[in-house]
Amino acid sequence: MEKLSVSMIGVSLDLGQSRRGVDMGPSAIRYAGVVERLEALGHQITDEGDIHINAGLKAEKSNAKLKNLKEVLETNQKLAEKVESVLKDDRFPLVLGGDHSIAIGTLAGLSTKYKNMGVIWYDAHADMNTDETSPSGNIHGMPLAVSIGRGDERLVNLHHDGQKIKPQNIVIIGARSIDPGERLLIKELGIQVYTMHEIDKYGMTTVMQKAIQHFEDNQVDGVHLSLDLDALDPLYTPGVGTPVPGGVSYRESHLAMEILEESGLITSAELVEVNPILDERNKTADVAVALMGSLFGEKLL
Ligand code: Z70
Ligand code: MN
Ligand code: MN
Ligand code: MN
Repeated sequence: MEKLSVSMIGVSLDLGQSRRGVDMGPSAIRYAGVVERLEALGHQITDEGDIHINAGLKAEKSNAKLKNLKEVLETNQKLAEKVESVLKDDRFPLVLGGDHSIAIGTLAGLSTKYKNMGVIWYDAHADMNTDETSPSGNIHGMPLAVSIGRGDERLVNLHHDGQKIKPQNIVIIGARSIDPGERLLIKELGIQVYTMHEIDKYGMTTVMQKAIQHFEDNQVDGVHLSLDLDALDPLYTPGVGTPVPGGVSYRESHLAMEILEESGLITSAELVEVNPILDERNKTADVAVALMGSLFGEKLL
């Protein structure tokens, strides 16, 4: 692949969900050697440091349907502005979370440049709840719904008003924990979802080829990879807040990244939900960095 100028942005936010520790994700991923790994492939990396989170260890008691809304909004607003400025410098944004609520800011920033962007949502979950359907009130279960314009208007209108991505440009891969309200929204909008059923039945190669074909059919102007490490089986990535058994394997995930790299479509990426407190010797961050190696062009031979 061409050599990229990458801007890495850390977002040490853990208030989009209920278990502390995922705020240390950016440090764990840096410690696992992400900069060295990508530089070895000839890319130029600038570490932009972390977005400042304006909250203590635990935010104030807030709306049970939208936990820590204020802090999540403030952080995502800063992130959206940062992503927008990185894009204005013609650089590739690589965002390190943090919990998955940060995708609200990433996608808001990306949407200032990409008007027909494809999104790969690699996740055990669909993250398509709204404040009305969420069983938890955790905003990390809502970013996809928010980004297509569903849910609380303060989240939906972050950075600029309304929908940031088109529902027909979303491809969810690895899902195996879907809530009733999410299922309804997926059916209503015809969102493309490859659950573990399709991955097992057709294989990862076919699934990724279908995803890429779909993006080409839709003539997307960029593709964002939102990689939630809980998509993988907890055997490989135990350091996540919501481990769900029966996940994507290490090998399948490398293959998925390699196929994406070969497609030449990826224009931005984010790594989320790495929780060092729940991890085993930084195993999850190591896997995240290894997968970035494949996404950015590492070859066996
Ligand atoms: C559940 C909810 C979720 C990530 C867990 C879980 C959502 N659907 N997302 N881990 N990344 O609470 O909305
Ligand atoms: Mn997620
Ligand atoms: Mn998840
Ligand atoms: Mn199609």
